[in-house]
Amino acid sequence: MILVGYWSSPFARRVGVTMKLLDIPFEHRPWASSHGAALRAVNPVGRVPALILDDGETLIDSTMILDYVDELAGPERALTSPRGPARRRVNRLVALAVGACEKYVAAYYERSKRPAEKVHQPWLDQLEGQVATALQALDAEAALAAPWLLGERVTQADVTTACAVLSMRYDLAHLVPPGRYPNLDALVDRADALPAFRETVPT
Ligand SMILES: N[C@@H](CCC(=O)N[C@@H](CS)C(=O)NCC(=O)O)C(=O)O
Repeated sequence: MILVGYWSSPFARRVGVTMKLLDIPFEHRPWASSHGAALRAVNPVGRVPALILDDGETLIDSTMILDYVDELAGPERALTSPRGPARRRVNRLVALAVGACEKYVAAYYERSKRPAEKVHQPWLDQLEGQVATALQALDAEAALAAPWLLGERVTQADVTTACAVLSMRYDLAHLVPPGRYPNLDALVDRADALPAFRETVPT
């Protein structure tokens, strides 16, 4: 299988980290949207990640890809429980982390893609405010981590949360200054020490 998407993308990285945690081998193509036509030939939306399966079928969108990866791993090893309250708890935290990611990526584009005089500050403030309240909610959850968000096993909630915060530290560090989310920082640093994270450091 070929995973398309550079590790600076929290969406691509959460797929790569998950596949490594589950020992699912893949070839990596560190592409970004700047790969233009080549990327659109793989994903017509022009976004990363995409996962090209051995028979040529291509999966797009990290959530859909992770659904397949969990299916490959089987219900015992999947990073999202297959059903019931455990599944709902993981999905709620993943939705918080993905939501924070979507808002920070939108803020990042507002800052980096527009000429300075065309940045609409009220919109930027709203996006960054949404990131802040989502991170506060995750920080409160991380205060109960033992040692991971849902207990002794790493779940997709930990992987997605850590990928989100690590990308923010790199792209928009003012959103996650040291000490503002202390429980989240401890969780993210714990995740970042795992080999799956060490092997997917953005270049
Ligand atoms: N919902 C998508 C979001 C993917 C996404 O936004 N990827 C960004 C990189 S972080 C991208 O490729 N952006 C290029 C663009 O939107 O033009 C997913 O979960 O895969």
